[in-house]
Amino acid sequence: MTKKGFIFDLDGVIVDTAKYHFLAWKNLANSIGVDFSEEQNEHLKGVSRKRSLEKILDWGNKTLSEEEFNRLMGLKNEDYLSHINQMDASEILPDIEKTLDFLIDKEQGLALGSASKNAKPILKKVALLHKFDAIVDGNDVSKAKPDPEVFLNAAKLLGVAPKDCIVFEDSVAGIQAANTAHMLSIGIGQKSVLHEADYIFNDFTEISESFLLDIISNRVHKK
Ligand code: B16
Ligand code: MG
Repeated sequence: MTKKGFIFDLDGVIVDTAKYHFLAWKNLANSIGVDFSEEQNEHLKGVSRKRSLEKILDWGNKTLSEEEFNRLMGLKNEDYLSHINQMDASEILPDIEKTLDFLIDKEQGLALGSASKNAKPILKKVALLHKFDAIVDGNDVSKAKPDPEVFLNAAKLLGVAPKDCIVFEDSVAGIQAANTAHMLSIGIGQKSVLHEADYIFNDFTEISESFLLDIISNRVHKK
């Protein structure tokens, strides 16, 4: 059987940490007199911590010194980590573990490709870290999604050519990054948002083992 590289985004694909990012950014924004809605939170999905704060300041028409900017990023992360520390395996999204185990059984390469600098502690909390052959996260890349750096690094670590990699992503920027890397892009979420993806599913309960086997045997192609 051919070895493919299956690359998973973290937030929105493996676990729903977006709700904790929302609570922490809302606290932070409100503390400096800026409103922050769930709709605005959507625009921060897949976006780095630094870029997220820049966007919030733009929305609130605020400017800060570099020192204050860094202090606020630190505060947001402390608040976010207080939620992460409460996480356990019950927060793994439906059928993720089943999919990972199926692919491990088929001797496929498994990598994480996330913008988060907290990816490893989160995977540890939900007891999934050991299932991945490679982890590429926000600590390892200099260019954020939609730049393909994160996924190309993951492919390199897996020793699999980019054209033999498959990316599962919930953000538009992540789908664009996968497409630029010439990888098969699979959107997890709404069709109306992720229409640039080669295939789109609401969640992993819709991804059958026969579809995964078709990918492994080269019967699924980029659109
Ligand atoms: P951190 P992903 C991304 O994770 C989140 O979607 C995004 O909302 C967050 O700002 C980013 O990680 C950075 O996270 O503050 O933990 O470094 O979707 O790429 O797994
Ligand atoms: Mg994501």
